[in-house]
Amino acid sequence: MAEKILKYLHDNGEASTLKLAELFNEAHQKIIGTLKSIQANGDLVTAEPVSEKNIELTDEGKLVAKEGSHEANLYKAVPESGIAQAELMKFPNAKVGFSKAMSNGWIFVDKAVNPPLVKRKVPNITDLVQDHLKLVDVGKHSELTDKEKAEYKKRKLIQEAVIKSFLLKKGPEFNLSLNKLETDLTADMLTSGNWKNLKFKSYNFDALGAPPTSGFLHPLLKVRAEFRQIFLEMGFSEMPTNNYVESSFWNFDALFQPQQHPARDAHDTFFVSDPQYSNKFPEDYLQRVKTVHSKGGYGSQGYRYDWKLKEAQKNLLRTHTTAVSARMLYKAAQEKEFKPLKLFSIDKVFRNETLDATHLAEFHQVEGVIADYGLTLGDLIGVFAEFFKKLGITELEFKPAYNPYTEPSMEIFCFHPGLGKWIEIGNSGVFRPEMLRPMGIPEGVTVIAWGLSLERPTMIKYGFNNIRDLVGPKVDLEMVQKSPICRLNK
Ligand code: FB9
Repeated sequence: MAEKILKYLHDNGEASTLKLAELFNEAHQKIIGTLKSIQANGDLVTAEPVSEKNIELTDEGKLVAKEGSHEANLYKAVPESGIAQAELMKFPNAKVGFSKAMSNGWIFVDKAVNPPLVKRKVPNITDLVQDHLKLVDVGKHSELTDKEKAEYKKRKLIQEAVIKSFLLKKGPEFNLSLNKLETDLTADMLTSGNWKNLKFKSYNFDALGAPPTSGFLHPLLKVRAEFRQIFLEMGFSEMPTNNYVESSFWNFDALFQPQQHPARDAHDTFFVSDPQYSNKFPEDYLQRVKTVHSKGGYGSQGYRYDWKLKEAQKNLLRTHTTAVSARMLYKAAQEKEFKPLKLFSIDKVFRNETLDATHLAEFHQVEGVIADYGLTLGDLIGVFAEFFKKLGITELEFKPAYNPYTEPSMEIFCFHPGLGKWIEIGNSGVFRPEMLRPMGIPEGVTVIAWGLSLERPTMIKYGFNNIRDLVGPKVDLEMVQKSPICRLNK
């Protein structure tokens, strides 16, 4: 029986146990028992419980299905010559049988004789009740009319019941036979040679991995991992960005950003009140920075203002990771011999700006920096073109821009096929000599750099229109769990 069920499933894909009982002309309980034996051999089938209203025979109905209806049996008990009603009533279920046989027109009472005799009115009959109840017994109650079912229910020959059955489908370990499929090839099987006698479950290469129960990466961190991988593939090393608090000196002065620049006031920058000031700077370098701001140098006329140490000492939340780039370039310039650098950073920066659907007071800046002899704007374009190509972006345009610390500077745009429009994707430039020379970066060495954010590409990639759906206290954690794997160039 098990093989018959498995064969049926193989040919038809699924089957109800009720259907199988009808098909194999077996009691439903026998099918259920066979199902249990199949399940004991592994996940050959899946069994989805199904509760459905069914009609079944009562005990009396089973008797009638087996031995005929009371009215048919009473008709058969009436001899050709007739029988006294009192005699006839001694038969089992005679009362019901007599009444039904009379209403069916099968018998009549001949009162012309004394005593009156019960006689047959028709030469033969068809016991429809028995035929109908046999249909009900094999699950074919749908062949009865509602009126017939109501009649038999009234006579307590049938009753409604909730039949618990199962919908069977092929399981992950489906097989046409009950021979348990081995899932592991063990050392014992190999040494004993017993593997030759065993059946092995075939690999299901389409099987999905078990969904992780925890440890989901936020989309931002998925994109960060992809960006980090791209930089590492391109030979860049990551900068140490583990200091959100920075001095104005490294965040602005070292980058030749004048102390009166609007970006340096409290409307654009978060200043730290405690500790409010830094006081440890490389003294000789600080003097060179002060000079290049106030008097110029290295061919530059400077900004010609009274540069204030107190302003440079103010602590703040860094407004860009270029502050870290400055620290790294200064550190490299202190080495005896300058070695070319390829550095990157991806970390939080903070700006006291107007918030909107795509801008918060903090975001992740992505920055790439290359320092080497004789680098040109062409090298810069080539490098970030390669970087963006790995994001699937190939159609780039550039617009002249201004940054206090780079000259020339360019805004970078791309035509985004998904959005069907040109979008700004970053900013770039060549660090000015007024920034590099005070550090001690040798003549002939140029430093090129570009930057973008993490949030914008993530919003586009994952289809977010409002940044508050991506980051912040209102984020739906289920979004994090359900966010798909990040493939930036797909
Ligand atoms: O990321 C930005 N846009 C972007 C980037 C990638 C992207 O990928 C999609 C798959 C296609 C899509 C969009 N932008 C830079 C441009 C705009 O979003 C802009 O509105 C917001 N900008 C931020 C600053 O806003 C206050 C993004 C952020 C930004 C801008 C400039 C830099 C870094 C981040 C820089 C720099 C720099 C320049 C020279 C030298 C060193 C660093």
